[in-house]
Amino acid sequence: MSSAASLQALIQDSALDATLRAIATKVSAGERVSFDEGVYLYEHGELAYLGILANFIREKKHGDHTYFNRNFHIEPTNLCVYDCKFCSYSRMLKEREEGWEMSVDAMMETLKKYDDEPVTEVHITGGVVPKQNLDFYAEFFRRAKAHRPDLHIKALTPVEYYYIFKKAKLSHYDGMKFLKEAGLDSMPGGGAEIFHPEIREKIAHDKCNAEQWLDIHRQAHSLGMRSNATMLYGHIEAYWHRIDHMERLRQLQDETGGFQAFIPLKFRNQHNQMEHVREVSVIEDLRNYAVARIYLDNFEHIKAYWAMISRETAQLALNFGVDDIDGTLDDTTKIYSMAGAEEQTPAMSTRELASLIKQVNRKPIERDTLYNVVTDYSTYVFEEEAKPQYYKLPVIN
Ligand code: V47
Ligand code: SF4
Repeated sequence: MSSAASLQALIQDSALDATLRAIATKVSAGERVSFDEGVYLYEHGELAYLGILANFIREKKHGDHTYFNRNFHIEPTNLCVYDCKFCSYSRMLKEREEGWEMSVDAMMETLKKYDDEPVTEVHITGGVVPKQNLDFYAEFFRRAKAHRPDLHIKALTPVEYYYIFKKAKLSHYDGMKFLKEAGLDSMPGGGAEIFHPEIREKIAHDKCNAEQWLDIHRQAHSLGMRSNATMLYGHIEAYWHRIDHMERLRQLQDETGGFQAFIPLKFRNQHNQMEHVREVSVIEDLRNYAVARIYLDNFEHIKAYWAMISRETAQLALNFGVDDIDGTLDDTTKIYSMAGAEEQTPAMSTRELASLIKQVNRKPIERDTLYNVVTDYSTYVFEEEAKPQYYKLPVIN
């Protein structure tokens, strides 16, 4: 049964709660779900119901296409002046001897290691330290572009930019413009966490707040740059905090259209100051992807970060609204491996990732940062490729 037929069957199911049927009818008509309806979905939408709605939207937007890109990461430092309670990465407080701060030369050395690799993007993010200031990054961006002009530089988040621009006494707009001229192409989605101050003050009290985070993305978009947005979920927040978070993003996206992907990040509880907080279940992960797909009607892509949720959950997520899997990771960020994500095999090859997608009957498409198709792997047959094992969601009625 097609995803549209599954949705129609749901709408006609008289045993289903009237509000959930009304929301399903809205989704079928391409109408926007309200704040209260978003909260209702989290509170009352069962996994199979949410999956049908999210999969309908996913297939309407992208069919079976499932995107990934070939990138590598550079982490300029693992020290940080901030004190986020969920952070397993910063070595500022303990284990300072394990801390590093790269020079521009060292970052160039890392970049050059990928000279003969068919990567299209470098993703740069880490902690915040005084030495890595505006001039430091401008110099690196200039040198990186001069060395490899085709490589897309996706770098830093408003957490770093807010700190750097404040020190340089520049407005958000002027700072972004300066760095764009130096070679910056786009921004990853980190640092968003949960925007609502009730939660943000408890888990990330001293870094940029919601308005500052959103304004830096606004200025980047006004300069023609694209960016992503994340949400760190599954800790001390309530469902309505998640909807509040997505509502702020949806409003900014209405204004600028500059966001490409939304990336829910599952809170992992190892080696940080929130070890006492239990992690949520895989079912909750899938429900969360689905609600994000339903709520963020103006976001083209919902991305799953496989290193954080396991390959199997990433495969399942492709039926719950996700159309993008990050990435072919040569060098999985230590932020995750330290927090309890996949530690055994943190890297996947293009072939493995494409097979993983094909195994669940989706079409692997290698993309560049701006979602231009690089290679369509759906017709490639890799040696010893596993046969599809999972099938699309059955209709529940
Ligand atoms: O902002 C930190 C998260 C983010 C933990 O834009 C944690 O393409 C879970 O934003 N448990 C940084 N998450 C990573 C990030 C990202 C990742 C992949 C792709 C893109 C993109 C962006 O990592 C931080 C924070 O929310 N994080 N600690 C933890 N214990
Ligand atoms: Fe610093 Fe980022 Fe860790 Fe917060 S999450 S302490 S800003 S590295």
